[in-house]
Amino acid sequence: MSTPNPGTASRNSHSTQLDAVIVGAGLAGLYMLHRLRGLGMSGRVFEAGDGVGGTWFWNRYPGARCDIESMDYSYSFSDELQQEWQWTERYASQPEILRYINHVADRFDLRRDIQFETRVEAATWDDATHRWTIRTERDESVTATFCIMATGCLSTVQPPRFAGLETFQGRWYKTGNWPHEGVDFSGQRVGVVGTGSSAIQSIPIIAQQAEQLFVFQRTPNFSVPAHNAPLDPEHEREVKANYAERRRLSRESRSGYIVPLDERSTQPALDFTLDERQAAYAARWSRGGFGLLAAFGDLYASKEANDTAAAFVHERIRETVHDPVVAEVLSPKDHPVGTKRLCVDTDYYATYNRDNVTLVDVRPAPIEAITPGGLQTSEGEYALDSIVFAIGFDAMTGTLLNIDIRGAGGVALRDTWAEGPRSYLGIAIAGFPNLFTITGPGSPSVLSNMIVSIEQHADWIADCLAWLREQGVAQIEATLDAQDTWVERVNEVAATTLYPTAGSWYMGANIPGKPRIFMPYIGGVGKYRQTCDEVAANGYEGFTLTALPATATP
Ligand code: N01
Repeated sequence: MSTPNPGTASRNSHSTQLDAVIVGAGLAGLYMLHRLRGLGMSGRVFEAGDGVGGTWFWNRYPGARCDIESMDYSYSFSDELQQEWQWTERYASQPEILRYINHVADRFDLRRDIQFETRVEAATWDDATHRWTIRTERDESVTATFCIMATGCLSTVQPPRFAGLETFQGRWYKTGNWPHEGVDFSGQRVGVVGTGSSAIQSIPIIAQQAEQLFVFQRTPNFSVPAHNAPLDPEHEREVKANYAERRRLSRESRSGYIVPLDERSTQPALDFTLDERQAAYAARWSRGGFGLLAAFGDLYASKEANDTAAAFVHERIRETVHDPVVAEVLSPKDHPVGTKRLCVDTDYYATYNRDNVTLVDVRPAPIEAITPGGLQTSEGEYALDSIVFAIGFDAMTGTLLNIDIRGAGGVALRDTWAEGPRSYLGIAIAGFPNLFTITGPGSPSVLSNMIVSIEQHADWIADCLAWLREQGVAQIEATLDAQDTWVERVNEVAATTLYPTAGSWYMGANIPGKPRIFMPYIGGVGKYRQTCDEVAANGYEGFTLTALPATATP
């Protein structure tokens, strides 16, 4: 058997043969590169932006902030890094996270293998040479034994498709691709379209700047308060003193972070009286964040139980928003709480008490067009100087399918996934040898603390590459059987929950024409890790392993 030819590439040459190409220099691409280096393998990262950071590079809208606490939303692979880096707030803001990612890139000297401002257009597997050819928009090509997609789950912004947008005389923005120099809305009439996480974070800040703000809401979302605050130094000391254990527990947990013991319960909601339930929800509401949904063990499984949590949030909205009609329109009724990503906010509902903020319900009176002077609904025109589109992403598959990926026999991923994504463990795809997807569909990904799942996948891939080299295996490919079994398992687990009942982006429901399939694996981060580890321990069970033919030269 021949080896996959590690370490033969010269690092900065464009026509060279590499061990691996990594697409994307976000949290996933950076750590993957670091791991490749550790194996002595040559790799190059292609990144469309002119800096590192991925989603944190592009999403610079006002109020952008992580909804996982900063002490947990950080790399765990270097103890020096996690001990030395100091977060300033309970939930880190986008600028701080971007500073952190830049620090990591510099600290581990990663930039020299990253080619910025280079979008990958195509990746083609060559059956004869057993290598990938990766072509960029600059019309340059490199070949690599492995192609690793670190393209992120929320990296393709849904484009605004409103008639007349090109006639608009004002300025318009997308939250997912915000101008780096920032935007000052002072004195302006601003419209925000959408009420998902991005909108819910940005609306309170824009409202403080703008003369008038109109929020165009089609579907309300549930939001819980963040109660963000400067990081408590005592908490930081405690976490840092026990970081290794905290990280271990996070890796073994359901969602990739630890819900404090006093916040989590496995008991059914309806085993308690109304007062007991209210007290349980209220305690979590006052602490802030996702804890609300850990109050009882069946909130994701039983609609009746979930309704009690939804009613609690509805009450909080009514309590906060002075105008009862506005409160009613803000109260989600179309999906169980948590089945669309729960939003975590600062003063979102209270913002509707401001005199300069108007909620426009575009469910009964849809947006018809953007006009030169503003936005037209079926009930009238709103004069606007700026429009912010916070309308989400073609999540999980959008970026992969924007690249023309062709596997064995020239088969296109776009065709293979025409009815929705199918993947083995969310990490490999039958028919696409030596291709890996970090946090791909079919893995916990967006239902977990992303950075924990990213590290797990990058570690698994790195260990796999090392093993292949040791064993003299040149080609690894998921079998169709293993993939089918895994997809079935992903669907089975999803079906035991309320998730598939919501028209969420997890289901692909936010993109016109996208197949409706529940994309993430919801069985839990810890269980998933165990499955992946078992697959590896069993000699990469579910994969076909092939030695390079003696005649082929890598
Ligand atoms: O996008 P979304 P997002 N006309 O898809 C509306 C993560 N994230 O960027 O539901 C009118 O959630 C759409 O309405 P509807 C997080 O995982 C995390 O806000 O389709 N409205 C919806 O209200 C999150 O879930 C953080 O009826 C239209 C909104 O636009 C994910 O990113 C922060 C419309 C889109 O909401 C995506 O969040 C930000 C139309 N034609 C994001 N098309 C944190 O870490 C769409 N909408 C906190």
